[in-house]
Amino acid sequence: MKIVGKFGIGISGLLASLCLIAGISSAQNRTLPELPETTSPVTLAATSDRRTGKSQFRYAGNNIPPVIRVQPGSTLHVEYKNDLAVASREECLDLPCMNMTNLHFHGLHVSPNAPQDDALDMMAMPGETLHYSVQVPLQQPPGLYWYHTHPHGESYRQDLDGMSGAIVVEGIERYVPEVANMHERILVLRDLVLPEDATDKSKVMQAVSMQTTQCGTAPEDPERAFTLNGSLRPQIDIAPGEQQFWRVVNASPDRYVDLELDSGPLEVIALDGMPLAYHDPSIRKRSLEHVLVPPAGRVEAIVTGPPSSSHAALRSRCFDTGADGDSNPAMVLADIVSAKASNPPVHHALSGAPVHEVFSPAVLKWVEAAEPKFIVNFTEDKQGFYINDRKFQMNDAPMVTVHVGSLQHWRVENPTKEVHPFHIHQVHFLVYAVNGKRVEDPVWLDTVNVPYGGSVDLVMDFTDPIIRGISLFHCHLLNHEDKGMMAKILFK
Ligand SMILES: [Cu+2]
Repeated sequence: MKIVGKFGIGISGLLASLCLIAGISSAQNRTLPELPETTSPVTLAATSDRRTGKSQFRYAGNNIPPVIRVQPGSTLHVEYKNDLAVASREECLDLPCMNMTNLHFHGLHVSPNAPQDDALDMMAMPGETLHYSVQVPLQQPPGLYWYHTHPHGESYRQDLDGMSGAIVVEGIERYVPEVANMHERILVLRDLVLPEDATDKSKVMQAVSMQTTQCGTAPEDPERAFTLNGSLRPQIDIAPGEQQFWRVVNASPDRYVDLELDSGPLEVIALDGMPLAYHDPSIRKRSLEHVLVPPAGRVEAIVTGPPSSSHAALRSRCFDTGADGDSNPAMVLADIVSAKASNPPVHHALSGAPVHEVFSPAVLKWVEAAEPKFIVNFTEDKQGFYINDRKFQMNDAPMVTVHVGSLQHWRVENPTKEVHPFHIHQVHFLVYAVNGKRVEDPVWLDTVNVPYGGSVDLVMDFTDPIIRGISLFHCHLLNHEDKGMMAKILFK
């Protein structure tokens, strides 16, 4: 279901789009920008762009959010200052945004209490500063995570504006040693709102070779194109036969990526930050033709450079979001360009043995066979979005209390006519059935698509003794979350 403000994409969005359009011809031959990287401590600010009024992160004198690299067993300190304008020129839920903000460390198995991953009590109004000290545990699965703002009612606007960045938890080479010698690329997918002017819009659509026929059952026209590290359809250099390690996060507030490389399969080694080998040392990679990455999802894969004579592209396939869903057409994300083999930047591989968390198959079977301990039911109407008929309010009591130390069977049901991605803070879960049918290769995720008119069955891992207190689960289409599709959980 679409939610449009009074001014559609808004003046600010239009200006930003026009600027990008002006740069399309040059952007198309542009190599993929590399993102700044940093380690703890991090100083970050939220500011309002003077020209467009859009919100953005400021870091080290620039407006490119850094990739934050952390070691398992270390503390991530972030000083986050809210320098957003007191009077916003942007709309949140049809009213001027209040410009409150905070941070969520998506996927990290850390405490939901302040000063850690607390998206409820930690909130900065303009002029205020938040101090995060996030203790990343030694057993945190090494992989790609991300940080984004999480103020209820304003999450969609801020995430669409690009207030997000990647987090790498070091040590994935403990599970797949060969990636230590490969060129690593961090790829952050964000949104370009298509301009209202028909000529400008068609220029952007052509620039990414966007599908012009209807994609799936969503009848609406396309509204977005994807950018990669801020660039529309950049070029990615890779030598023929060279293997590179690509770590992709979908930072869009509401668009799915069905990722495909048309020169060959993606050798997937981790999903949502979780190495496939973490729960099963016998599985290190899975060769996939395409991978659905919902909003907030991540995929980490080894790719091989195509022969120099061929043209190859990284694409997103058409994804059917349902009759009430948003248009999610096929498009090109990047062109793959034959280059000389690059010298991979030297990364200091973590020594030590990999951590594994292996649940006994008998225990998992027992949990899966039991009736669901809790059912999440996503519904929507013209007034809003609901979990179990309840529209989220900040002062709600927890909807569910779970015992720390347990594995639980949860079912997420979606009787609506559009897809919704389910996410729970601080926890990964095993997706073992979709629409009541057992999946062939169950995977551990922190964000999963729930098909329209369908369901997913999950084994929730509440065994981590660190994760105690009140936290959140919600739909990761952030305009749905802002409009109420969220609830509190108490880990007790
Ligand atoms: Cu939703």
